[in-house]
Parts: sequence; C-alpha cells; structure tokens
Amino acid sequence: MNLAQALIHAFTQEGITLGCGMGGNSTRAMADAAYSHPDMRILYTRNERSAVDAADGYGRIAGKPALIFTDAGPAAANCLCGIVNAHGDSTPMIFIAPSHNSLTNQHRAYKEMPLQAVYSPVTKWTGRIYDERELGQVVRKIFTLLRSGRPSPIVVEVPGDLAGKEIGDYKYEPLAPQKLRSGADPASLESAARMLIEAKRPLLYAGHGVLIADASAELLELAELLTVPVAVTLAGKSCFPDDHPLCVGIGGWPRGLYATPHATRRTKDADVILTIGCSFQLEASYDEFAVPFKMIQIDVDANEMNKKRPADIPLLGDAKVILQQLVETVKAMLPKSRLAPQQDVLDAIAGEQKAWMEQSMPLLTSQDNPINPFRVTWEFSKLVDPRRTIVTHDSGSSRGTLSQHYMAPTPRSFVAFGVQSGMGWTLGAAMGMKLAAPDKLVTAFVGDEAFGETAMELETAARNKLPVLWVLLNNRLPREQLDLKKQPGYADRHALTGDYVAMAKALGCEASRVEDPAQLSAALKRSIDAVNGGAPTLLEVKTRRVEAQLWGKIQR
Ligand SMILES: Cc1ncc(C[n+]2csc(CCOP(=O)(O)OP(=O)(O)O)c2C)c(N)n1
Ligand SMILES: [Mg+2]
Repeated sequence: MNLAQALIHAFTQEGITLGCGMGGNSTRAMADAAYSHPDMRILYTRNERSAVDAADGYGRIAGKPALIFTDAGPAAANCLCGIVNAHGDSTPMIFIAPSHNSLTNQHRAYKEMPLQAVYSPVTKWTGRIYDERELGQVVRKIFTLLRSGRPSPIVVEVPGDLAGKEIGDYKYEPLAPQKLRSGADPASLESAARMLIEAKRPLLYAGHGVLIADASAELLELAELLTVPVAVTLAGKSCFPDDHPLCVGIGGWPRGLYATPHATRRTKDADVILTIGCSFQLEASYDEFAVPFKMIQIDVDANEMNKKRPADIPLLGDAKVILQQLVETVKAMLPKSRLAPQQDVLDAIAGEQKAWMEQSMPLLTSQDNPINPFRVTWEFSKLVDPRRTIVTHDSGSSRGTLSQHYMAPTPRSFVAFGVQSGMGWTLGAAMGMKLAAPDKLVTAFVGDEAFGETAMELETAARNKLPVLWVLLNNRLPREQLDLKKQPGYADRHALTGDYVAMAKALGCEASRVEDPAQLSAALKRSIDAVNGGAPTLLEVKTRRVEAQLWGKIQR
C-alpha cells in the first residue's frame, strides 16, 4: 500500500465518498488511489476552482466534506478562489494539496507554492503530512475539527513523492461519527428564557448557523411556542419555512440587503432579539438601532460573539443543542395562559406579508421587454415543487432578484451564496448539489459575466451526466444605451458577448434562449422537462438590467 492509498482508505473509513479535482504529476498517486477505491465517486472538472465549488455545493447539501485533489503549484493555486468562498460561507471540505516534492523550500523551484502561507488564513487548518507516521494523527485531527465548531475548509499538503511511497499495510480506525457538540451555561439559559418570555416585541433572527447545525426543527418549536416572528439572513434563508405564518422573510441588522419591509420594521422595533448562527456581515447589515433593545446571541464560534454589538446574554455552543435547551427551559417557565398561539401576532404578519407581495407584484408579473428578472423568479416558482427543488444563485444581481420572492419551504431548498461571492460559483456548486441530492431539481440562476468565469464546466456536467438547470440571466445592454460618461470602462464591460446557447450545445448540453416575456414560462417549462429527462440544460433569458435591492434601496 502506498501513502495515498492509505490516506484514501482512512478518508473512506470516515465516510467520504466524493472526490473532485483534476490530474497532474504530483497528484497521480492520490488520484489513482481515489479512482480505484470502490467507495469513491470522482468528479473530474475543467478547472480546479470549480472542483472546489463542487465540493462546496456538495458539502452544503450533504452536510459532509468532499475531497479535492489537484496537481501542485498553479493547480493548487487555482483552488484559492473556491477555498476563500467556502471559508466565507463556512463549508466543510478537505483539499489534499500536493507540493511537487519534499525538497522544495522557497527556491522558486518547479511548481513550488507556499501552501501553508497562502491557505492558513482562509482555512480552519492547513497542515501537512511529511512522514507516514503522522498519517493517523492528521486524519483524526481533520475529522475532529470538521465535526466540531464552525465548519471551514481544511488543506493538507502532501508531497507528490511521499504520496507514492510504499508504506506496507495500513489500517485506520474511524472516529465516532457524531458531531462534537456542547450546550450553553445553564444560568445564562434561564436568563435568556425569561428575557424572551417577558419581551413585548421579540424577534428571532436566524442565520446560516441554523442550517449548519441542522437546528430548523428546534427553531420552529421555539418560534411556535412563544409565537415569535422569525427573520432570516440571506445565508440563513430556508432554515425557517418561508411559507410559515411566523416568517417575515429576509431581515436585517436592522436593515439588510434584500430585506423585506416588515422584517426591517420589526427588527427596528424589537425590544428583544435572539440571534442564532448569524455572522453579521458588514455589507449585509446597515444602520444603527434607533431604540434600545436586548440581545441574546447563540453562536458556536467565539470569534462571532459580541461582533456587531455586545450581547446581553451570549450563549456559546451548538445551535441545535442550545435551542433544545431553550425550548425546555421556556416550557418549564411559561405561564399556562401563554401556551396558545397569539393570534394578533399571526394576523399582523399575514397582513404585512400580503402587503409586501402586493407591492412586489408589478415586478413579478412585469411585461417588460427585455424580460424583468424578478418575473423569471415568479414564473419559475409557479412551475416547480419547491420541496423537491434546490435553487441557488451566483454573484451579481441574480442573488437579489431570486432571494427576495422565492419561497423556500424546507431546509436547504434554497442555497444562498456569497460572503465572498466569487463569480462563477454556480457552475461547480450546482453539480455538487446534484451529486448530494440526485432526486432534486437543482437550478442555478447566474448572470452572464459570472457565467463567463467558469462556463466550460458545462462540459463536466454533460460528461458526468449531471442534469442541472442553469438559468442564465443575460442583461448586457446594447452599446448605444450605455451612459459612457457616467463610468469609464463601462463600455468594455458591457461589450462582453458570445453565443452561449451554441456554446452549451457544443459542450453537450441542451440549450435554448428566450427573449419574449410571453414565451418565458413555456421556455422554463421546456428546460425543466429537459433536466427531468436527464439533460444538463442552459436557458438563456435576455433580461433587463434592474436594481435588485428593493426595500434596502428605498430606505437608503
Ligand atoms: C471572481 C469575482 N470577480 C469579480 C467580482 C465582482 N463582481 C460582483 S458581481 C459582478 C458582475 C456580475 O455580472 P453578471 O454576472 O452579469 O450579473 P448581473 O449583476 O449583471 O446580473 C462583478 C464583476 C466577484 N464577485 N467575483
Ligand atoms: Mg449581467
């Protein structure tokens, strides 16, 4: 057995079943070991970055990491964009990064790359195996880190020559598969429960951490127990059902990018806010609070605690465990009179939600030509069963035009992307999602510029028979409509062009284009049918350029 085979044996013992990557001399032993292991499926991509993105999409849906393998030097460097994205969005993955051999050390030698220096700041851990005697300890460390705290990529450097070294028989004993979780300090829990029960206008503000901790059921139970409205962050969207009577949609701190007006208002008016697994991204949370309020903060990562402002009650630990603890504590303390749902709260939210949809309807049903992208979301929503669908988006305005009105009823039926927001993510990520959930209709909304970053991956989808739908929202303007005085360089950017439909067909996908709003629904239906029939599919929609921030923009 060589070291690469031993490593792949250890990873499969820990439940890894997917490897994504590309070949090269330094990864030959690792790729051979992965390809020849019966428990591993391999996705061979056209760019290393998209292999990382595939691992990212897979990790978010499967809740467990995929492996990434690449050549040394530039190939390992190509992964940086994907790793930075995954670090921002807290996705678990393991990148087995080869150095060309064990000798190179800052000599500017062939395929030499300072992996530790480059990857350490954007990973949970960047380590290395320079001796086979370290193997078991390193693998145990990887899975201990990945099963505890906030997930993030792990990079392990393995010199190409060491990977092929014969090491004799090797047997790895897997760790207990459970997550390593802990709950909150009991005294703080009781204070938190009392604060929530006594609040006049409480609000739950739920982030991506709820999805990561698989804590949606506990969040629902707490919200219903106290009849408390729930706002979600963009990254947390789908952790609480969008169609639930207590859901006020994407919220803010106190005003967020893509927030609904009622979430914004309720956040500003709240006297107690319980935040769960939110990382308070600067770019997504504007304004200071006008009225004083009390904050209870649940987070598994001490780095995130007291970040936006001091928490009155910080609860450090796993969101699922702490929400369970809170539910039990609240149940024990709640007076009988408070056990029934509070109809006035439910009625108020229903009215606010109705008003928001009425306010949005002109956009959602717009007759605009070129097609209004908000209408694409609306027509798509009417055609799919959202419980059997996973939708996601790329960097750019597709994020806003999709996330504000798409109704996500179950955890991970919507995958929000973008603390870092590296354009071109959805080409790889959607394939990873499909690999994790083969029975779901996976649909990615992507802008034309983002598409251009990684579009060659359509060939990967065709070759691997991964039926994903990419809705390409192409909003390039004709040159004569550009205000060239306003922004120098604008013309270059908007001169981007190409026949994307012909390209997708040439790469082995189904593809079509729609320009007439009256044909939009039929075109979407045709594309969904093609995907359900097994074909990776591109639908290019000629769209108009719109301001995707609705409420946030109005208020600014
Ligand atoms: C790798 C990378 N480069 C640059 C950016 C900055 N950026 C964000 S959105 C965007 C343009 C997106 O255009 P397009 O994909 O056509 O979407 P649109 O906003 O037009 O819908 C750019 C350049 C980025 N997020 N990621
Ligand atoms: Mg565009």
